[in-house]
Amino acid sequence: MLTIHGLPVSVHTRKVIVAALEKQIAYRNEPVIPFDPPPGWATLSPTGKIPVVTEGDLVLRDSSAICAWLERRQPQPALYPAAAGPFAEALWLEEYADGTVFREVIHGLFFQQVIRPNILKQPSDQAAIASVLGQAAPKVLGYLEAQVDGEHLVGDAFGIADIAVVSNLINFHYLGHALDPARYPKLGRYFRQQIRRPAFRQALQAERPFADSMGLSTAFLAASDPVTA
Ligand SMILES: N[C@@H](CCC(=O)N[C@@H](CS)C(=O)NCC(=O)O)C(=O)O
Repeated sequence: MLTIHGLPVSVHTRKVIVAALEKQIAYRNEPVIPFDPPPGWATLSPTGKIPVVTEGDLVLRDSSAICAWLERRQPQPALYPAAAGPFAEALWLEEYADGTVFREVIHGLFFQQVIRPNILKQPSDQAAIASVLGQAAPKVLGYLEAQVDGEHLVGDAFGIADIAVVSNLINFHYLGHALDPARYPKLGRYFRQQIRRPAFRQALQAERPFADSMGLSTAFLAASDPVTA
């Protein structure tokens, strides 16, 4: 059985967990916290980041590399489009989510709202939070809003772009922020539909104790079940 190392409320760890759940690949989760890693972690994760996957002697790093490996390991159900154009579009949105959405919005908010007060024992920088919410978030969420055209982000099947984007949006909600329905009506509806998928439900249920212990906001989970939009 493979082991997914990483705190399950992490955007990139959840991405791998949901991909494994969609493919019904059995795994166990080792909830490694990057700020307080276990001995030997630097060998498993040269960047110090989560997630890492191990299976026997195999060690895999980076959520994108791991998800691509899962697809080769068990091709069905496919999480990547077969045709070249949609495949590239899915990889772009995966990269946009993992890089831009995470780095410019989620990471900054998480650092200020959770890491600084709870782990570093420093006050949150309210100006930094306001800057992310006022400048970076509208740009990124506006782009995502424009990408929603139907049930899934690429083509007519659920896939890696949906997993990567929705995983970021879950943490945006965990941090107590909402998608303004006037500005992001399609993205909000899309998000509420996606988190009802069995794989997201299962992942969210399993990570709930971590979310609760970290004081994250879970009100959106009750509000989105059943989908009312
Ligand atoms: N490109 C990496 C990014 C992983 C990443 O940024 N993970 C975050 C948690 S979601 C992390 O480990 N942060 C701690 C750190 O940067 O030290 C991937 O896709 O796995």
